[in-house]
Amino acid sequence: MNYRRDSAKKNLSEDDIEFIAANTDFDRNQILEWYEEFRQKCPNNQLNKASFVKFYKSLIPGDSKAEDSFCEHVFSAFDTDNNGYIDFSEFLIAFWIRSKGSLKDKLNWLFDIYDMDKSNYITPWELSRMLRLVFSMKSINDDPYLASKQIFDDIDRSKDGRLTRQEFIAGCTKYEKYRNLFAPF
Ligand SMILES: [Ca+2]
Ligand SMILES: [Ca+2]
Repeated sequence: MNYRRDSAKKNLSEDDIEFIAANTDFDRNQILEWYEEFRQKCPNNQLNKASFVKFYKSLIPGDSKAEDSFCEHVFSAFDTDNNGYIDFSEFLIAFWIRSKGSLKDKLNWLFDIYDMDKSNYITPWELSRMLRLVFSMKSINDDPYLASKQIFDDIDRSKDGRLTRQEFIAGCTKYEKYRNLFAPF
């Protein structure tokens, strides 16, 4: 057994491993391997926003085009307890959802990116702010404000000018073009 695997075991509790295994399909060995990689990137076992953006972009080749400003919003979807840092469990579970979760889990995750102030609603302002970034990343020449208005017309079922998590998930399930637009990588 090599030294690094051994030291990884010391720092990652059995509870952590069980919790991650219950929420993903990673097995114990995969979790330990990821832990090694995570620790190398952040020796104090937590990622702040800046270190997250770097790490995230290095992990997903397709995301290298993602702009830092967009990844900063992705950060909030990983930081599930909202304490300003991403610990290993938060990281690995969100990463798994992002790549292998069900459509519903992925859309839930996406909602957290777009709900910038964590109010549990997406406002037209939040949507157009995010779309501005998305359009810039995808070199789309549309007006984010008008696009946001169109999207609200289509998926804001209650017509109260804000999207609940449910409306967002239902709308993105129905309209493939929107879910492809919202996840720009
Ligand atoms: Ca956190
Ligand atoms: Ca909000």
